[in-house]
Amino acid sequence: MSDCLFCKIVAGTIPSQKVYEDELILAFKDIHPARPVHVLVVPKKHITSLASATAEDAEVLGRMLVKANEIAVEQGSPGGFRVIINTGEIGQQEVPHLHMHIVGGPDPVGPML
Ligand code: DGP
Repeated sequence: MSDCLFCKIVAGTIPSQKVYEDELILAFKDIHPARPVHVLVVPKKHITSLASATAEDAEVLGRMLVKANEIAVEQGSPGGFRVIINTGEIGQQEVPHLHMHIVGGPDPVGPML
């Protein structure tokens, strides 16, 4: 989608601090980190939200989850982390391109988001 912010980040037309990339997903630092470790993981393919994902998206969704620990450890959260996927208006999703927050750091994350 040409007017999608995260599609532009995937395409490289908007800069980001990339921390992981493969053929299916991109991970980059959140522009407004809520904790010392705050990474967004997105499918390279445009999927508007978890609510619009289908069975065809199972591989990319699995990849996002399977890579989460590796990304969190590499970014400085080896003792665990929290994964959040805000979905739709009720879920207070702001950017309409499916994304998974990885939040963590040296201290317990506590209530947030
Ligand atoms: P959500 O509320 O789940 O839709 O979270 C969207 C997140 O996206 C929010 O934590 C801030 C982040 N964000 C918004 N615009 C940009 C951007 O241009 N670059 C980066 N790296 N993050 C962004």
